[in-house]
Amino acid sequence: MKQTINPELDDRLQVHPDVVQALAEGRPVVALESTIITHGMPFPRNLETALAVETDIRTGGAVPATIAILDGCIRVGLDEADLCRLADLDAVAKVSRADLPAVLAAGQPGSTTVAATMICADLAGIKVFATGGIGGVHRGAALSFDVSADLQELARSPVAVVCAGAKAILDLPKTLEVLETLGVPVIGFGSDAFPAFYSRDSGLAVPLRCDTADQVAAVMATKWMLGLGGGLMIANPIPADDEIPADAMEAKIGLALEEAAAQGIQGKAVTPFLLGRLEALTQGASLTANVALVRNNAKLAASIAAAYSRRCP
Ligand code: PSU
Ligand code: MN
Repeated sequence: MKQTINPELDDRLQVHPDVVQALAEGRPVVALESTIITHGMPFPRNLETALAVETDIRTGGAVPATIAILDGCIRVGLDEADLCRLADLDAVAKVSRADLPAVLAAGQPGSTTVAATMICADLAGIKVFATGGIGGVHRGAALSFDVSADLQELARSPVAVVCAGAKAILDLPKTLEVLETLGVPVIGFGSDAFPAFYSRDSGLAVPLRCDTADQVAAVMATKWMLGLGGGLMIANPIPADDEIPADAMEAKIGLALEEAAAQGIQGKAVTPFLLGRLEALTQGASLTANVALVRNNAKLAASIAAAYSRRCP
């Protein structure tokens, strides 16, 4: 763990003993977010997936650290009982950078988005984080100004985020433009195409490419050696057997977006609403694909964390 000189932070940041030990010994650790558990998938698939992802990371030789706000603390590394509790909670706040202080101060339960998970992973000294898809620039953002705080966070917190691209419900070209403006390396893993979450190819080129975990670890180490700070996005396409072709998905996304507009869904509620509607519109196929891609990202994150800890123990 990072050494803090702030005893109050030590009280508020509870890192699981397995995670503390792994970090102290320079062994690989992979952070995981919790909004995908509370707002991204329905119970009990959320819990099954959270547990499966942790097992995938252990099998890959790393220690999983799911992050959430529980009992007035930032918890880095949850045990099974905590995961069960979180997965079944009725009222849990979706916590991004802006919400973190208020939710923590109030002692409310909170699940961390990509942005908040990056902040907490960095506080604990974790360099690699696996998720499904990051938030980005929403379609219609020219009018709504809806741009996920995940993008700014990728520019700020020094954590490598392994994902299947940005969610297909977003405006992917604008998302890539903003990442470029913010100076965030976007690395296609084994691919020249920027993935579109449910499908392997968005039709957009990915700016950078690596083919091995060690190449990714080298880019991470070099970025931070240069003092550039901030994060990296590792865009890992969904396995071919699990993908839903982009054109099949696009029609459903159009319908879900129309419903969101008709019902006046705004702000933080947009992403959970769209994911829920897509699950219904695809008869569950979008959820099956989501589970597959998160697990695929967890496996890659474990090998990147291992490669990074060999380089920078
Ligand atoms: N990826 C998923 N499911 C999710 C999310 C990502 O497969 O539920 C969550 C992440 O926590 C991400 C958040 O940070 O959605 C983005 O929300 P918003 O667009 O409101 O910033
Ligand atoms: Mn938003």
